[in-house]
Amino acid sequence: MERTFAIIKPDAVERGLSGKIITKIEEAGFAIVGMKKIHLSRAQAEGFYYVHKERPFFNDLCSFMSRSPVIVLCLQKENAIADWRTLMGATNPANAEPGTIRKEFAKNIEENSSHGSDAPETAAFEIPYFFNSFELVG
Ligand code: YYY
Ligand code: MG
Repeated sequence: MERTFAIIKPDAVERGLSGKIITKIEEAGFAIVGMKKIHLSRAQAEGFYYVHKERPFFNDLCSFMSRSPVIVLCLQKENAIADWRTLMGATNPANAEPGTIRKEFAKNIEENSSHGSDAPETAAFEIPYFFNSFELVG
């Protein structure tokens, strides 16, 4: 069993899409082992996305991620990291496959409704950035 880290981003929470996205997660066979709603500070968003700090989109991305609440999740299944990336779809919704979260819900490449860890090392940083061991069950 593998664990990955997911975020339902501000654009999706604002539009009342959390339930639809959580349904997709459960129907795809993920176990939700951690979930909570939080409002990231700007500094917390910057810390989470520090790998992108030199990128031109970094400031706008951190403003977006801290403008309103998000839902953070720890998801578990076999091949969870790759399978969650597949269910999310491409970063740019214009390139996302039909049926993916980003194709169905994302507004644009920045406000793209969801986040997923891209590798085991990334998940190993991202999960404990948001959850302590008591908050992960199952
Ligand atoms: O992992 P993923 O979210 O699919 O994309 P990343 O390349 O890690 O970029 C993180 C985040 O940054 C992306 O979800 C939206 C935003 N972003 C952007 O606003 N403009 C870009 N050209 C690339 C990424
Ligand atoms: Mg990424």
